[in-house]
Amino acid sequence: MTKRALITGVTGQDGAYLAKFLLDQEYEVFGTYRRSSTPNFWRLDALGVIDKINFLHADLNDMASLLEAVTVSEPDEIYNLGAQSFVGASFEAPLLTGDVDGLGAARVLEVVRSINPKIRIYQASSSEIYGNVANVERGLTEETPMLPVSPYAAGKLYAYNLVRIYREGYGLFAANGILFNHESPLRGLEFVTRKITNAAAQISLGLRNKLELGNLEARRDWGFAAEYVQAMWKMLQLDKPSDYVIATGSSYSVQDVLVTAFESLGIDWQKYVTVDKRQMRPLDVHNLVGDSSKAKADFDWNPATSFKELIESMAAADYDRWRRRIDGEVFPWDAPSYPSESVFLTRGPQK
Ligand code: NAP
Ligand code: F7E
Repeated sequence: MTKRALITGVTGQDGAYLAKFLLDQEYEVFGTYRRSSTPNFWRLDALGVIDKINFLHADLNDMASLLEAVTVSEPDEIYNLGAQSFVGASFEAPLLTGDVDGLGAARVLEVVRSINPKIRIYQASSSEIYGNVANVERGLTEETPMLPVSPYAAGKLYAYNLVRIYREGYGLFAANGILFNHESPLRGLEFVTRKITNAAAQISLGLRNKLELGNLEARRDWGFAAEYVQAMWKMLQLDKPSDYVIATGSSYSVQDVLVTAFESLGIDWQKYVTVDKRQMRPLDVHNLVGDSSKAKADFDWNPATSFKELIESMAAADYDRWRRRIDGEVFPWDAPSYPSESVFLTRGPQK
């Protein structure tokens, strides 16, 4: 029988890759979207899946909309990817972030518990929940104590704990994926990798001449998003639910991203980059390295794309976009479109 999956945050980077992956596995895919005055389906358009997803309006702040989405979609699996996902912005909007990222997960768990406790739940947890722990170089595991240093991470830690509590207390099949940073050409422009690759592409084509960044010394364990969404799915196919670190095991600095991106396009970053204090956070995580041995042992997950390949592919994709734009080509994000009307669902069970 065809399996059905509901993805919150389907319009985001991971939502788009996961939707494509699940469609390739012959799932029927339902995705929640937020109402906005400008369509935001460009990633799904870019991956060629925009008209293959059943869209439901839902907001993680709005319990009634989640109830409706789960009732209508009748999923076997829910992937809770929706979030205010930008750590920097969480310092400016701590209440909203806690509501969406923390209480939002609680609402999803409660809806599942009351409608159908057999639904399997993936919760998008994050390496940010560790904060600045000691001995990072040995690799952070599922057993490492967590000490968040941002409102984003605090909200995600609340959600992480709730998933464990609902799993142990109510027997739900709920799993936390503690994913370390993962990037792609579909990454949002506010995140540092894409901010850098996009600027490097523009600079190399003479479209701009400066880039302002914050903390160049911060180090992260950066992997490729399309590989990470496969781990999400694998976690929900196991006999027993658990929590898993998903990471490459190596960390690189923001400056390493700069050097790699700019060199790949034949430019010297030092001529263009300045440090802007406004890009700094009140608190920042200094370094993150994950150890995903448990994921390897339990479902044979391994990252394949190296840091260099990842950043170079992002820089090449941004260069290609800008080059083609100069040549007059129109892109999904330039001329945003809606999916066809038939894929928007409203009320009543749809089979
Ligand atoms: P993203 O590109 O920022 O996507 C976030 C998604 O959440 C978007 O579809 C957004 O919708 C949706 N959303 C925001 N507020 C919402 C609300 N109130 N109700 C429902 N949906 C809402 O993030 P991502 O990189 O794909 O990350 C996916 C998830 O993994 C997030 O939970 C993130 O916190 C977590 N995570 C990401 C990473 C990473 O490195 N990428 C690592 C660890 C964990 P709009 O399109 O309408 O804004
Ligand atoms: O910052 C530093 C910044 O915003 C990375 C999210 O997907 O991964 C992501 O969170 C580092 C930080 O990602 C700029 O201070 C310097 O130290 O790209 P980022 P993040 O904060 O690591 C985790 C795992 C998630 O869960 C999140 O959802 O880069 N940095 N200069 C900068 N960062 C940004 N954004 N912009 C700068 O100009």
